[in-house]
Amino acid sequence: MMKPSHIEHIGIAVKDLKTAVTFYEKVLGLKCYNIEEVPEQSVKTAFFMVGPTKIELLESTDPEGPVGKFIEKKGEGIHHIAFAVEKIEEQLIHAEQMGIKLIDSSPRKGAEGLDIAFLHPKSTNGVLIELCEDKKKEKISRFV
Ligand code: CMX
Repeated sequence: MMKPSHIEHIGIAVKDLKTAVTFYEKVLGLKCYNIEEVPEQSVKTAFFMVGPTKIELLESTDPEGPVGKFIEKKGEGIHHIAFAVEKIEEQLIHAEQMGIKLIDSSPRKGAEGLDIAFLHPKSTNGVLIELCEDKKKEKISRFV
């Protein structure tokens, strides 16, 4: 079983990153600690820490990309939930064996250098679920 350790992040689709960052900083009082473009996903992202969980704001850089299409169809809002897991490759095999439709059958690199893979929302009660693993952290903690 996957047994995620925590919600790694919640992805929120926004039309304009700058305006959204202002809300999270000025109203919620969070600090944006990283802005990063992920060309493979056609997004520009902004990150905030809230306890052990991050908020990832996602602005599309391509109307045909996943977030561009999502905003066109559903408007701004929660786009995905990401769970921190270990041994992500094994978790994908397990999910597939349980009859879950995978978007990624093997992990790819996402923002912040994490290994990520998505499960299809049609198999997960309409919520796009991301599994992610920080393999760098694992390596560092082994030497501490
Ligand atoms: N949450 C829930 N449902 C979603 C969704 C989302 N984020 N995105 C699309 N859907 C729904 C669509 O509304 C559609 O539902 P209906 O058939 O009921 O209308 C269904 O999923 C399938 O849509 P589709 O037209 O077949 O597929 P799309 O081309 O819209 O792609 C998806 C959907 C999930 C496969 C695609 O967005 C994807 O591969 N996502 C994974 C990658 C990603 O989202 N990257 C951005 C984030 C990157 C990051 O975090 O760094």
